[in-house]
Amino acid sequence: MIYNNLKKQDSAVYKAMQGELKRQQEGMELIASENYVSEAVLEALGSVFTNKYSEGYPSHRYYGGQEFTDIAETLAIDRAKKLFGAEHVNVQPHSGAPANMIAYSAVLKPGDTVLGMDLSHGGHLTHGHPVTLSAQIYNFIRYKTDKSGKIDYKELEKMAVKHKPKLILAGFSAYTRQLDYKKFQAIAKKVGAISMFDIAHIAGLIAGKALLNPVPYFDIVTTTTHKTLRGPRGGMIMCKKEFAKAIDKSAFPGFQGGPHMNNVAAKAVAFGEALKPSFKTYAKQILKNAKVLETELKKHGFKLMFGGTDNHMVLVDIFGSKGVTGKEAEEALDKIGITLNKNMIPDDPRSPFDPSGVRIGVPAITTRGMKEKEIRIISKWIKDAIENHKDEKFLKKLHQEVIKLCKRFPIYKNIK
Ligand code: DSN
Repeated sequence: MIYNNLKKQDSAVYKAMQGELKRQQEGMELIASENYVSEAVLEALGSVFTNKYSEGYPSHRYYGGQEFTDIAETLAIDRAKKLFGAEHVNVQPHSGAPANMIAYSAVLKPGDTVLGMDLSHGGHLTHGHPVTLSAQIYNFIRYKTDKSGKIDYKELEKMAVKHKPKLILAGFSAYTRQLDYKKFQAIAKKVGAISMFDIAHIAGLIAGKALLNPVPYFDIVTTTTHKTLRGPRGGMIMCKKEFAKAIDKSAFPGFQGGPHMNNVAAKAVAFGEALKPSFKTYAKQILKNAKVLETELKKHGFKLMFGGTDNHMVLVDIFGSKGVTGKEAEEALDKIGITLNKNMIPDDPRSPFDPSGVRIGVPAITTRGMKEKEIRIISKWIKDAIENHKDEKFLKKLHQEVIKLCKRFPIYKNIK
């Protein structure tokens, strides 16, 4: 893709875009929720579909001129159904937070009780954190992990019996362990609750068959499409047939207006990629890389929360391991071109602005083709940068090494 028009017309935006391109090409992206989409996905995102209003659903739209938007949306739905074995799919949610709000309002009334996972234990803001709108509308009660680092299913069951929630919500943004779908489903069934799973982080691992598919077990499954699934920034909801009408009505006209059809088309392209055998290889390699990261970081004296990982990321107690705060670690690593995020650890005594932990994920570097050998090198760099976080000269030298490795695994060679 050569952005000649943009370059001529708006050099300010063009320059910023070029800066971001270089940052992505030369930087080591370890934010667990980020990835690099293909150039085909980028083309769909930048397409004429952005011009079209398409309120409604394929064959049932409010405006004319929908013959091609219907093709794109139907392709996205059919491919998602095939990937996840879902009975019903809505590909219109603009992103993960709206997808969750749409799902809540499809099945809940204001004041209804929901059990969701605590943010500092690996849950997500939109799962009932007090600062969110959903927590003002619904009565969220939050469950936690136990001392061993696993979800405490016994406690979850007790809470479910006590609070009789209308909805029990699974899903996480920093929890690194495999959820026991059957146990979770049995608890929901016991108290007559609707079960929902937000798979945003692990959707690509499920699509690539590296993790067990939860879609048959849960009434509603929400996701983003841009993390391990490696599609455009966006959301999606899958559900059992009995919830289909309520979900669709809640998305439109309930919550959103016209879908972003360029985005829906790009979802179709990404799902097409995820259906290919190479995506299975990718998903498996993510798990292998994350395991090596776990082993190496432990070897370097880091304490991993939840005892390790079953997915694409680790949550590290940096402060407890090295006496360096999450913020200090994030800043030191930024200086050597390694991007990750500071993160709360369970019941973190520190503030969210300078917590005890960092979250490290491998989906983006796995897309670049990095494997076990590179993960070992990167783990050592993380240790060295954190242990020498005040030594600017040392960090500068290390930064050159990071750039060199990134250049050996290039991305977006055709973009100028
Ligand atoms: N911001 C995403 C993450 O990093 O997990 C989800 O909200």
